[in-house]
Amino acid sequence: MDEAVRLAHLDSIERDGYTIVPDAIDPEHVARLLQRVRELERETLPEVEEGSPVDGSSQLRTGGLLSLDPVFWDVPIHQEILPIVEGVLGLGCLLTTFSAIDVMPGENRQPLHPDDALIPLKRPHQPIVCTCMWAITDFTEANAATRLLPGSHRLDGPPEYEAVRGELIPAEMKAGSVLVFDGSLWHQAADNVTEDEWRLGLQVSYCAGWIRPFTNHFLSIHRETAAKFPERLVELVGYSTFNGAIGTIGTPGTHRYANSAFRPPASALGR
Ligand SMILES: O=C(O)CCC(=O)C(=O)O
Repeated sequence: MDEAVRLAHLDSIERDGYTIVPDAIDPEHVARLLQRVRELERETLPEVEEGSPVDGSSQLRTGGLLSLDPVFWDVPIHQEILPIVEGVLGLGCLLTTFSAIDVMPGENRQPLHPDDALIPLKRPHQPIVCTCMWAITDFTEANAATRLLPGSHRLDGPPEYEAVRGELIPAEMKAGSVLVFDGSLWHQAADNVTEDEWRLGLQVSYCAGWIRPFTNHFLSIHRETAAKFPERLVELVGYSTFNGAIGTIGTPGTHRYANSAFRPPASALGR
């Protein structure tokens, strides 16, 4: 990605809380992802008992994508998108969640929320989560493009929904484009009011390397599978250290800490 373009996207994220990267993904790649997610939905979606609480939900989520098919391995490390995320969170960032979200016609609206809602830090704070929504189909206002409250990553608490609902904007974009937003931005999944148009997005969310990812990748992905990943993906799922020390492997037995290679680097200690 061109450096001037990357910096312009980072400026937009800092100012508005989000940016859209148009035509970031090759159409053939998008078509492969669309086909595979729809196959997985057919293969893995459990039957819904009539009258059960989830009956009528218009949102299908497919998790565990990295274990399900290598076709998804290139997604979190995409060269048009990851450099923007690294600019927001730093090079030591980690993957925190990755799933497909297919929105069928029907009601699906979520409460406004930020993706870093569970992190108990005083707001506003530096970016600690960065979410990318890959448009695998076109995203339109009618088919449930994600609703965003621009600038809300700088708020010190939850906005009053009725007061801001007129300011929400749909993240409309063509298939192959990617919405990238600061995890502090308030947003919501919307209703799909089309007759028969499904909206498919890949939600790829990252966190700073010094907080705990939402997904425990070590227990979710077999080591044999992770061993086959591209190197950058191996790092992103946690087989890496932050600042040279956070995330090291405990060595059994006694060792001399003072001279140990596990000691945090002086730069991390501020001296
Ligand atoms: O699917 C969407 O448009 C947004 C989903 C979302 O914000 C979430 O699940 O946290």
